[in-house]
Amino acid sequence: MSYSYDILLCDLDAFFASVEQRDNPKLKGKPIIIGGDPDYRGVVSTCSYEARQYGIRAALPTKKALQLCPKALLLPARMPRYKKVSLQVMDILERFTPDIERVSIDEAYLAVKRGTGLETARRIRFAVKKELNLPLSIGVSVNKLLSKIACSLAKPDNIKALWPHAVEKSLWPLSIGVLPGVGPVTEKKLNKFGIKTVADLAFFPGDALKNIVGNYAADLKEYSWGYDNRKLELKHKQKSISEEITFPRDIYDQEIIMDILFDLAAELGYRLRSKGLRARTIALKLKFPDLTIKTKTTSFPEAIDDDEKIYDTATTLFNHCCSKPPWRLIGISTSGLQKWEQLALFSAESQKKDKIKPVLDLLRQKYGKNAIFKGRRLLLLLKKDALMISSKQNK
Ligand code: TTP
Ligand code: MG
Repeated sequence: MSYSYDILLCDLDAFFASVEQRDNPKLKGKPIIIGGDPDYRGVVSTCSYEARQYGIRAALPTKKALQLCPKALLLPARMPRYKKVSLQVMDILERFTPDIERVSIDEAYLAVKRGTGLETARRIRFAVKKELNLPLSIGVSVNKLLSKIACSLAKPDNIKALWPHAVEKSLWPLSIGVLPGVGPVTEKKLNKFGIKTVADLAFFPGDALKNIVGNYAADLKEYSWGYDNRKLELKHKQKSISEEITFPRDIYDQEIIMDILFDLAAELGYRLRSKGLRARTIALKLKFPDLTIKTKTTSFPEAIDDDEKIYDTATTLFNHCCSKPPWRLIGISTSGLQKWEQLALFSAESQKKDKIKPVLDLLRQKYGKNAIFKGRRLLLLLKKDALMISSKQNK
Protein backbone atom coordinates (compact mmCIF):
# COMPACT_ATOMS: atom_id res chain seq x y z
CA MET A 1 0.00 0.00 0.00
CA SER A 2 1.38 3.44 -0.82
CA TYR A 3 0.66 6.43 1.35
CA SER A 4 0.57 10.08 0.27
CA TYR A 5 0.82 11.59 3.75
CA ASP A 6 2.35 11.09 7.12
CA ILE A 7 -0.26 11.52 9.84
CA LEU A 8 0.62 13.08 13.19
CA LEU A 9 -1.46 12.95 16.34
CA CYS A 10 -0.50 15.76 18.71
CA ASP A 11 -1.86 15.49 22.25
CA LEU A 12 -0.78 17.63 25.18
CA ASP A 13 0.17 15.79 28.32
CA ALA A 14 -2.14 16.14 31.33
CA PHE A 15 -3.36 19.30 29.62
CA PHE A 16 -5.30 21.19 32.33
CA ALA A 17 -2.80 20.14 34.99
CA SER A 18 0.19 21.13 32.83
CA VAL A 19 -1.28 24.60 32.27
CA GLU A 20 -1.69 25.00 36.05
CA GLN A 21 1.86 23.81 36.69
CA ARG A 22 3.23 26.14 34.05
CA ASP A 23 1.26 29.13 35.35
CA ASN A 24 2.32 28.44 38.91
CA PRO A 25 5.81 26.90 39.01
CA LYS A 26 5.32 26.00 42.68
CA LEU A 27 3.07 23.19 41.44
CA LYS A 28 5.77 21.69 39.22
CA GLY A 29 6.70 18.10 40.07
CA LYS A 30 3.74 17.76 42.46
CA PRO A 31 0.65 15.56 42.33
CA ILE A 32 -2.17 17.87 41.37
CA ILE A 33 -5.74 17.09 40.48
CA ILE A 34 -8.07 19.23 38.44
CA GLY A 35 -11.55 18.24 39.44
CA GLY A 36 -14.88 18.95 41.05
CA ASP A 37 -15.66 19.34 44.72
CA PRO A 38 -15.39 15.96 46.53
CA ASP A 39 -18.30 16.95 48.77
CA TYR A 40 -20.54 17.44 45.76
CA ARG A 41 -19.72 14.22 43.94
CA GLY A 42 -17.15 15.97 41.80
CA VAL A 43 -14.99 13.92 39.44
CA VAL A 44 -11.42 14.22 38.21
CA SER A 45 -10.99 16.06 34.88
CA THR A 46 -7.32 15.25 34.76
CA CYS A 47 -4.28 15.06 37.01
CA SER A 48 -0.56 15.58 36.68
CA TYR A 49 1.61 12.58 35.82
CA GLU A 50 2.93 12.73 39.39
CA ALA A 51 -0.64 12.01 40.57
CA ARG A 52 -1.12 9.22 38.04
CA GLN A 53 1.43 7.14 39.94
CA TYR A 54 -1.21 6.77 42.64
CA GLY A 55 -3.75 5.33 40.21
CA ILE A 56 -5.67 8.57 39.77
CA ARG A 57 -7.38 8.90 36.39
CA ALA A 58 -9.93 11.14 34.64
CA ALA A 59 -13.55 10.49 35.64
CA LEU A 60 -12.61 9.02 39.03
CA PRO A 61 -14.63 10.59 41.88
CA THR A 62 -12.47 13.32 43.39
CA LYS A 63 -13.16 11.90 46.84
CA LYS A 64 -11.65 8.57 45.80
CA ALA A 65 -8.71 10.30 44.13
CA LEU A 66 -7.89 12.17 47.34
CA GLN A 67 -8.04 8.93 49.26
CA LEU A 68 -5.52 7.42 46.84
CA CYS A 69 -3.21 10.40 47.26
CA PRO A 70 -4.12 12.54 50.28
CA LYS A 71 -1.27 14.99 49.66
CA ALA A 72 -2.50 15.77 46.11
CA LEU A 73 -3.54 19.35 45.57
CA LEU A 74 -7.07 19.79 44.22
CA LEU A 75 -7.70 22.70 41.86
CA PRO A 76 -10.89 23.75 40.09
CA ALA A 77 -10.88 23.76 36.29
CA ARG A 78 -10.29 27.18 34.69
CA MET A 79 -11.93 26.53 31.34
CA PRO A 80 -11.47 30.01 29.79
CA ARG A 81 -7.74 29.74 30.47
CA TYR A 82 -7.47 26.26 28.93
CA LYS A 83 -9.48 27.34 25.89
CA LYS A 84 -7.16 30.26 25.32
CA VAL A 85 -4.06 28.08 25.60
CA SER A 86 -5.68 25.52 23.31
CA LEU A 87 -6.10 28.20 20.62
CA GLN A 88 -2.46 29.15 21.01
CA VAL A 89 -1.45 25.52 20.52
CA MET A 90 -3.69 25.15 17.45
CA ASP A 91 -2.21 28.36 16.01
CA ILE A 92 1.24 26.80 16.26
CA LEU A 93 0.04 23.58 14.61
CA GLU A 94 -1.50 25.56 11.76
CA ARG A 95 1.90 26.96 10.90
CA PHE A 96 2.98 23.50 9.84
CA THR A 97 0.05 22.43 7.67
CA PRO A 98 -3.48 23.58 6.86
CA ASP A 99 -4.60 19.93 6.90
CA ILE A 100 -5.63 19.65 10.51
CA GLU A 101 -8.44 17.87 12.27
CA ARG A 102 -8.93 19.19 15.74
CA VAL A 103 -10.22 16.31 17.82
CA SER A 104 -10.56 17.90 21.24
CA ILE A 105 -9.32 20.80 23.34
CA ASP A 106 -5.76 19.41 23.39
CA GLU A 107 -5.58 16.99 20.49
CA ALA A 108 -5.32 17.27 16.71
CA TYR A 109 -4.42 15.15 13.71
CA LEU A 110 -2.15 16.70 11.10
CA ALA A 111 -1.43 15.46 7.57
CA VAL A 112 2.00 16.36 6.21
CA LYS A 113 3.99 15.35 3.15
CA ARG A 114 5.00 11.70 3.18
CA GLY A 115 8.45 11.32 4.71
CA THR A 116 8.38 14.60 6.67
CA GLY A 117 6.36 13.41 9.69
CA LEU A 118 9.14 12.86 12.20
CA GLU A 119 10.95 16.07 11.36
CA THR A 120 7.70 18.05 11.54
CA ALA A 121 6.89 16.44 14.89
CA ARG A 122 10.28 17.55 16.25
CA ARG A 123 9.72 21.09 15.08
CA ILE A 124 6.21 21.24 16.50
CA ARG A 125 7.37 20.03 19.89
CA PHE A 126 10.22 22.50 19.84
CA ALA A 127 7.83 25.38 19.05
CA VAL A 128 5.26 24.37 21.67
CA LYS A 129 7.95 24.00 24.30
CA LYS A 130 9.68 27.23 23.44
CA GLU A 131 6.64 29.43 22.97
CA LEU A 132 4.16 27.88 25.41
CA ASN A 133 6.35 25.84 27.73
CA LEU A 134 3.94 22.89 27.69
CA PRO A 135 4.60 19.16 27.36
CA LEU A 136 3.27 17.60 24.17
CA SER A 137 3.39 14.07 22.84
CA ILE A 138 3.21 13.24 19.15
CA GLY A 139 2.56 9.97 17.39
CA VAL A 140 3.74 9.68 13.80
CA SER A 141 2.55 7.19 11.22
CA VAL A 142 0.56 6.83 8.00
CA ASN A 143 -2.98 6.75 9.37
CA LYS A 144 -5.07 7.87 12.31
CA LEU A 145 -5.10 4.50 14.05
CA LEU A 146 -1.33 4.04 14.15
CA SER A 147 -0.49 7.67 14.95
CA LYS A 148 -2.97 7.66 17.85
CA ILE A 149 -1.49 4.47 19.27
CA ALA A 150 2.03 5.80 18.68
CA CYS A 151 1.11 8.92 20.64
CA SER A 152 -0.14 6.93 23.60
CA LEU A 153 3.14 4.97 23.51
CA ALA A 154 5.10 8.23 23.34
CA LYS A 155 3.50 9.74 26.43
CA PRO A 156 4.55 11.66 28.41
CA ASP A 157 6.38 14.42 26.57
CA ASN A 158 7.87 12.52 23.66
CA ILE A 159 7.58 11.51 20.00
CA LYS A 160 7.07 8.00 18.70
CA ALA A 161 6.70 6.64 15.20
CA LEU A 162 4.73 3.48 14.53
CA TRP A 163 5.13 2.51 10.88
CA PRO A 164 3.13 -0.28 9.21
CA HIS A 165 6.10 -2.65 9.11
CA ALA A 166 6.19 -2.58 12.92
CA VAL A 167 2.56 -3.62 13.40
CA GLU A 168 3.44 -7.19 14.27
CA LYS A 169 6.09 -6.21 16.79
CA SER A 170 4.50 -3.12 18.33
CA LEU A 171 0.72 -3.30 17.79
CA TRP A 172 -0.10 -6.97 18.11
CA PRO A 173 1.10 -7.41 21.73
CA LEU A 174 -1.15 -4.54 22.90
CA SER A 175 -4.52 -5.03 24.55
CA ILE A 176 -7.53 -4.71 22.21
CA GLY A 177 -8.62 -1.72 24.27
CA VAL A 178 -6.21 0.46 22.24
CA LEU A 179 -8.38 0.07 19.12
CA PRO A 180 -11.01 2.67 18.25
CA GLY A 181 -14.50 1.61 19.29
CA VAL A 182 -13.29 -1.00 21.77
CA GLY A 183 -14.56 0.34 25.08
CA PRO A 184 -14.75 -1.65 28.33
CA VAL A 185 -17.99 -3.42 27.31
CA THR A 186 -16.74 -4.65 23.91
CA GLU A 187 -13.41 -5.53 25.44
CA LYS A 188 -15.08 -7.74 28.03
CA LYS A 189 -17.23 -9.37 25.37
CA LEU A 190 -14.21 -10.18 23.21
CA ASN A 191 -12.17 -11.33 26.20
CA LYS A 192 -14.77 -14.03 26.79
CA PHE A 193 -13.80 -15.52 23.43
CA GLY A 194 -10.12 -15.44 24.30
CA ILE A 195 -9.47 -12.26 22.31
CA LYS A 196 -7.22 -10.21 24.55
CA THR A 197 -4.46 -8.79 22.38
CA VAL A 198 -4.60 -7.18 18.94
CA ALA A 199 -2.83 -10.29 17.60
CA ASP A 200 -5.68 -12.49 18.94
CA LEU A 201 -8.08 -10.32 16.99
CA ALA A 202 -5.97 -10.37 13.84
CA PHE A 203 -6.15 -14.17 13.66
CA PHE A 204 -9.70 -14.67 14.90
CA PRO A 205 -11.97 -15.96 12.11
CA GLY A 206 -13.91 -13.10 10.52
CA ASP A 207 -17.33 -14.82 10.53
CA ALA A 208 -17.07 -15.70 14.19
CA LEU A 209 -16.03 -12.14 14.98
CA LYS A 210 -19.12 -10.89 13.18
CA ASN A 211 -21.27 -13.01 15.46
CA ILE A 212 -19.76 -11.23 18.46
CA VAL A 213 -19.56 -7.58 17.39
CA GLY A 214 -21.81 -7.47 14.30
CA ASN A 215 -20.88 -5.15 11.45
CA TYR A 216 -18.03 -3.62 13.40
CA ALA A 217 -16.08 -6.84 12.80
CA ALA A 218 -14.77 -5.70 9.40
CA ASP A 219 -13.33 -2.45 10.80
CA LEU A 220 -11.83 -4.23 13.76
CA LYS A 221 -10.13 -6.75 11.50
CA GLU A 222 -8.63 -3.91 9.43
CA TYR A 223 -7.43 -2.09 12.53
CA SER A 224 -5.84 -5.23 13.92
CA TRP A 225 -3.62 -5.36 10.81
CA GLY A 226 -2.78 -1.66 11.11
CA TYR A 227 -5.07 -0.51 8.30
CA ASP A 228 -7.31 2.50 8.70
CA ASN A 229 -8.86 4.45 5.87
CA ARG A 230 -10.63 7.07 7.99
CA LYS A 231 -9.90 10.44 6.49
CA LEU A 232 -9.02 13.55 8.46
CA GLU A 233 -12.07 15.75 8.90
CA LEU A 234 -10.48 18.97 7.84
CA LYS A 235 -11.98 22.20 9.06
CA HIS A 236 -13.15 24.50 6.34
CA LYS A 237 -10.25 26.24 4.78
CA GLN A 238 -9.98 29.85 5.82
CA LYS A 239 -11.45 31.96 3.05
CA SER A 240 -10.24 35.39 4.06
CA ILE A 241 -8.14 37.24 6.60
CA SER A 242 -9.15 40.77 7.41
CA GLU A 243 -8.38 43.68 9.70
CA GLU A 244 -10.54 46.72 10.24
CA ILE A 245 -10.74 49.72 12.48
CA THR A 246 -13.79 51.68 13.61
CA PHE A 247 -12.97 55.20 14.66
CA PRO A 248 -14.49 56.53 17.88
CA ARG A 249 -14.98 59.80 16.01
CA ASP A 250 -15.06 60.37 12.28
CA ILE A 251 -11.69 60.96 10.64
CA TYR A 252 -11.15 63.85 8.24
CA ASP A 253 -7.39 63.60 7.86
CA GLN A 254 -6.25 61.50 4.92
CA GLU A 255 -2.77 61.23 6.37
CA ILE A 256 -4.14 59.42 9.41
CA ILE A 257 -6.00 57.09 7.08
CA MET A 258 -2.72 56.32 5.29
CA ASP A 259 -1.00 55.60 8.59
CA ILE A 260 -3.79 53.29 9.59
CA LEU A 261 -3.66 51.46 6.26
CA PHE A 262 0.05 51.00 6.87
CA ASP A 263 -0.66 49.43 10.24
CA LEU A 264 -3.46 47.21 8.92
CA ALA A 265 -1.23 46.03 6.06
CA ALA A 266 1.60 45.16 8.47
CA GLU A 267 -0.83 43.20 10.63
CA LEU A 268 -2.30 41.34 7.67
CA GLY A 269 1.12 40.60 6.19
CA TYR A 270 2.22 39.10 9.47
CA ARG A 271 -0.93 37.02 9.85
CA LEU A 272 -0.64 35.70 6.30
CA ARG A 273 3.01 34.77 6.66
CA SER A 274 2.54 33.17 10.05
CA LYS A 275 -0.08 30.87 8.50
CA GLY A 276 2.10 30.19 5.46
CA LEU A 277 -0.55 31.81 3.24
CA ARG A 278 -0.53 34.26 0.35
CA ALA A 279 -3.49 36.21 -0.95
CA ARG A 280 -4.52 36.81 -4.54
CA THR A 281 -7.20 39.37 -3.75
CA ILE A 282 -7.10 42.52 -1.66
CA ALA A 283 -10.24 44.44 -0.76
CA LEU A 284 -10.57 47.81 0.88
CA LYS A 285 -13.62 48.61 2.96
CA LEU A 286 -14.75 52.08 3.95
CA LYS A 287 -17.69 53.10 6.06
CA PHE A 288 -19.04 56.64 6.10
CA PRO A 289 -20.89 58.54 8.83
CA ASP A 290 -24.27 57.74 7.21
CA LEU A 291 -23.28 54.04 7.61
CA THR A 292 -22.99 53.42 3.87
CA ILE A 293 -20.21 51.01 3.02
CA LYS A 294 -17.97 51.02 -0.02
CA THR A 295 -15.65 48.19 -0.98
CA LYS A 296 -13.14 48.09 -3.77
CA THR A 297 -11.32 44.91 -4.77
CA THR A 298 -8.37 44.00 -6.90
CA SER A 299 -6.69 40.70 -7.76
CA PHE A 300 -3.18 39.72 -8.80
CA PRO A 301 -2.01 36.90 -11.02
CA GLU A 302 0.49 36.00 -8.29
CA ALA A 303 -0.47 35.75 -4.64
CA ILE A 304 1.24 38.11 -2.16
CA ASP A 305 2.10 38.24 1.53
CA ASP A 306 4.17 41.39 1.64
CA ASP A 307 3.27 44.28 3.99
CA GLU A 308 4.40 46.87 1.44
CA LYS A 309 2.52 45.30 -1.44
CA ILE A 310 -0.65 45.06 0.63
CA TYR A 311 -0.21 48.67 1.72
CA ASP A 312 0.45 49.93 -1.83
CA THR A 313 -2.60 48.07 -3.11
CA ALA A 314 -4.79 49.36 -0.30
CA THR A 315 -3.72 52.97 -0.87
CA THR A 316 -4.33 52.66 -4.62
CA LEU A 317 -7.80 51.29 -3.89
CA PHE A 318 -8.37 54.07 -1.40
CA ASN A 319 -7.40 56.72 -3.92
CA HIS A 320 -9.90 55.17 -6.34
CA CYS A 321 -12.84 55.09 -3.99
CA CYS A 322 -12.18 57.28 -1.03
CA SER A 323 -14.93 59.74 -1.92
CA LYS A 324 -14.91 62.57 0.51
CA PRO A 325 -14.05 62.64 4.17
CA PRO A 326 -15.03 61.96 6.86
CA TRP A 327 -14.55 58.24 7.30
CA ARG A 328 -15.99 56.13 10.09
CA LEU A 329 -14.31 52.76 9.48
CA ILE A 330 -11.54 51.43 7.33
CA GLY A 331 -10.53 47.84 6.72
CA ILE A 332 -8.47 45.65 4.45
CA SER A 333 -9.34 42.09 3.67
CA THR A 334 -7.29 39.48 1.85
CA SER A 335 -8.88 36.52 0.08
CA GLY A 336 -8.08 33.98 -2.62
CA LEU A 337 -5.75 32.49 -0.02
CA GLN A 338 -3.20 29.96 -1.14
CA LYS A 339 -0.91 27.80 0.87
CA TRP A 340 2.37 29.14 -0.32
CA GLU A 341 4.78 26.68 1.18
CA GLN A 342 4.88 24.96 4.51
CA LEU A 343 6.70 27.06 7.03
CA ALA A 344 6.97 30.02 4.72
CA LEU A 345 8.49 32.05 7.54
CA PHE A 346 11.54 29.90 7.60
CA SER A 347 11.92 28.95 3.95
CA ALA A 348 15.11 29.58 2.07
CA GLU A 349 13.21 31.44 -0.65
CA SER A 350 11.63 33.86 1.77
CA GLN A 351 14.95 34.45 3.47
CA LYS A 352 16.70 35.12 0.17
CA LYS A 353 13.98 37.49 -0.92
CA ASP A 354 13.85 39.41 2.28
CA LYS A 355 16.39 38.68 4.97
CA ILE A 356 14.92 40.93 7.61
CA LYS A 357 11.20 40.08 7.51
CA PRO A 358 11.45 36.49 8.74
CA VAL A 359 13.58 37.73 11.63
CA LEU A 360 11.05 40.42 12.51
CA ASP A 361 8.24 37.89 12.24
CA LEU A 362 10.07 35.51 14.53
CA LEU A 363 10.58 38.26 17.08
CA ARG A 364 6.92 39.21 16.95
CA GLN A 365 5.98 35.56 17.27
CA LYS A 366 8.16 35.27 20.33
CA TYR A 367 7.57 38.54 22.10
CA GLY A 368 4.12 39.56 20.89
CA LYS A 369 2.83 41.50 17.94
CA ASN A 370 3.79 44.92 19.21
CA ALA A 371 7.31 43.87 20.15
CA ILE A 372 8.83 45.25 17.00
CA PHE A 373 7.61 47.47 14.22
CA LYS A 374 8.66 50.16 11.87
CA GLY A 375 8.94 53.76 13.04
CA ARG A 376 5.78 54.67 11.21
CA ARG A 377 3.82 52.14 13.23
CA LEU A 378 5.17 53.56 16.46
CA LEU A 379 3.85 56.96 15.52
CA LEU A 380 0.58 55.39 14.60
CA LEU A 381 0.32 53.48 17.86
CA LEU A 382 0.76 56.75 19.70
CA LYS A 383 -1.85 58.38 17.50
CA LYS A 384 -4.17 55.41 17.93
CA ASP A 385 -3.84 55.74 21.66
CA ALA A 386 -4.72 59.39 21.43
CA LEU A 387 -7.69 58.63 19.17
CA MET A 388 -8.77 55.63 21.29
CA ILE A 389 -9.12 53.56 18.14
CA SER A 390 -10.25 49.97 18.46
CA SER A 391 -9.56 47.35 15.86
CA LYS A 392 -11.22 44.10 14.85
CA GLN A 393 -9.85 41.10 13.01
CA ASN A 394 -11.43 37.96 11.70
CA LYS A 395 -9.84 34.73 12.88
P1 TTP B 1 -6.85 14.10 27.52
O1 TTP B 1 -5.94 14.48 26.40
O2 TTP B 1 -7.67 12.87 27.37
O3 TTP B 1 -6.02 13.94 28.85
P2 TTP B 1 -4.80 14.79 29.39
O4 TTP B 1 -4.29 15.76 28.39
O5 TTP B 1 -5.17 15.36 30.71
O6 TTP B 1 -3.72 13.66 29.64
P3 TTP B 1 -2.90 12.83 28.56
O7 TTP B 1 -3.32 13.28 27.19
O8 TTP B 1 -1.47 13.12 28.84
O9 TTP B 1 -3.27 11.41 28.82
O10 TTP B 1 -7.86 15.28 27.80
C1 TTP B 1 -7.50 16.64 27.65
C2 TTP B 1 -8.15 17.47 28.74
O11 TTP B 1 -9.56 17.31 28.68
C3 TTP B 1 -7.73 17.08 30.12
O12 TTP B 1 -6.54 17.73 30.54
C4 TTP B 1 -8.92 17.47 30.93
C5 TTP B 1 -10.10 17.33 29.99
N1 TTP B 1 -10.84 16.09 30.30
C6 TTP B 1 -11.93 16.17 31.14
O13 TTP B 1 -12.30 17.24 31.62
N2 TTP B 1 -12.60 15.01 31.46
C7 TTP B 1 -12.23 13.79 30.97
O14 TTP B 1 -12.85 12.77 31.30
C8 TTP B 1 -11.09 13.74 30.08
C9 TTP B 1 -10.65 12.42 29.52
C10 TTP B 1 -10.45 14.90 29.77
MG1 MG C 1 -3.93 15.23 26.42
